[in-house]
Amino acid sequence: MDPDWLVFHPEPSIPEFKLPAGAVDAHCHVFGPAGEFPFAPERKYTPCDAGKDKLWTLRDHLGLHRNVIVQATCHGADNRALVDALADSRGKARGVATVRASVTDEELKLLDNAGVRGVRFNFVKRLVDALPFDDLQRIAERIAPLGWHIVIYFEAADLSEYYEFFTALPTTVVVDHMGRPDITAPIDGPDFELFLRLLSDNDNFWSKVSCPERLSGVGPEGGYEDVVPFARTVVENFSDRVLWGTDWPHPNMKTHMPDDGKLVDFVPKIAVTRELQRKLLVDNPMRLYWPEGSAL
Ligand code: 0GY
Repeated sequence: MDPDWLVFHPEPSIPEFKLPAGAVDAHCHVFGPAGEFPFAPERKYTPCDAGKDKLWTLRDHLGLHRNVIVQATCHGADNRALVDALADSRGKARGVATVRASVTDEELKLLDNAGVRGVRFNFVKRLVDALPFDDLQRIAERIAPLGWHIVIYFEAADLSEYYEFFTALPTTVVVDHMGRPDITAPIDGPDFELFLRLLSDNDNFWSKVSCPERLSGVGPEGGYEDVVPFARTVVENFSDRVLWGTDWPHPNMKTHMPDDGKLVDFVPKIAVTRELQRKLLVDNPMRLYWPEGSAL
């Protein structure tokens, strides 16, 4: 089965930016290998193999310390590749799973023991047929007692449709990739204003300031500069509720495959002080995913 998107960068650069000790990649994935962990029949794309060993190699190459592995749609609600990676990480990875409303308490307990700390609700129409709100609500109520959170992925134009549902969720809620703003629109336009309101009116909401490569019109040649004002606004206004991640192995990137080292070098453009960098890369992800542990 051939991958229908670009394969991850074969030789990412070593970042120039000096990461704070204990930095966490809080958004990345493992894919397969398909021979061991087959992709879901209902998937909307077929990725290349990108197993745990390659992820650990990248982590060490970039100078990162820990990973949060997020279940991607190509594995559906089959979390075996994720659980296998968590077991292999020796405590250096936590997970965000995908579950159906039929999940049993025993399955949730096994996921919790494996290091899963949240579930992902995906509303991006090109990626999934989203579950009905009733199912999602039921899942939310089941995972809340475990102390888990919910990761939501949606496109900016759809936020108003989901706003009421999102703000009624009973847990901490983490938004992927700043809710995918249209960065060609003005920063004070209605879509991004609504996203900022979501964060300012609801202190259980966090945001990942990840994926400039998915949002930028100027691309890597332009240093993803057009994304900077948006991400910087989020980091500076909600410094205790932001996370960052590589998004390796970059599923569905059709235009270019980012150099992960350059993605690390993007961080000081959006978190401009050592304090903001430490919160974004260490303090915040540690509080959410390793509340019991020290950063190193
Ligand atoms: C991401 C982004 C994408 C894919 C998925 O679960 C997924 O398949 O999240 C995307 O295509 O925008 O966060 O990895």
